[in-house]
Amino acid sequence: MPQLLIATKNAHKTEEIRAVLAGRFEVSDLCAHPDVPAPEETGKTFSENAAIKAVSASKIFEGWVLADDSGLCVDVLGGAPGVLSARYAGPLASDAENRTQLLAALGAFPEWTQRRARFQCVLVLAKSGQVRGLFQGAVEGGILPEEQGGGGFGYDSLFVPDGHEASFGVLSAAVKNEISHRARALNAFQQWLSVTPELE
Ligand code: ITT
Repeated sequence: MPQLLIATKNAHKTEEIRAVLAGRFEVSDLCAHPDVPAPEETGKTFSENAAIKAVSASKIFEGWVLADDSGLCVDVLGGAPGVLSARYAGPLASDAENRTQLLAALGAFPEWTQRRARFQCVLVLAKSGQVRGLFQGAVEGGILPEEQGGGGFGYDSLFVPDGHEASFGVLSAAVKNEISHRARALNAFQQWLSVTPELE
């Protein structure tokens, strides 16, 4: 099976990517490759940051690299937290602190219709320092007034995807891996693979 390095230190992302790509790739991440440093994410867009992470890792790792840059964009907040999703409450913020910050920012917007949001994900595939593909996915939904469920990570317990009655913190991993922004970007990657089998 071909190997694929996910240029992330976020074990939750790795777990979701591994589940979706099961049987196609042997997936590892930066936790298993301490020789591959994580670069500073200086981009202004998900695409820029995903490319920074993928290209940087692929200059050191001799194989295919896939990087994920993702986040939550809330309409009434002008798209925030966006690319700053991991650092919304500060550079070293925990997921819980970021969720608290989001609930505070939405305090003045109690109506469900005011709380429209989407998760976005950009995956960049790279090898030997070159970008070889870019794949995107998004899932629309709304932000709850309080946390619901303990599953998932990040903002999952606050986000109810359209067409469902519960947050990603309650919905099963199987459901999230069918409909999430990451699953959709991974589907685009797999479609590309079916016509460009160069990783085989
Ligand atoms: P790497 O850069 O090492 O990949 P990271 O977590 O810092 O890990 P990002 O810079 O892409 O990654 O930030 C993504 C943040 O967006 C993540 O920390 C969550 O706060 C949020 N996020 C992204 N996908 C999510 C998901 O599926 N569920 C919940 N929150 C998510």
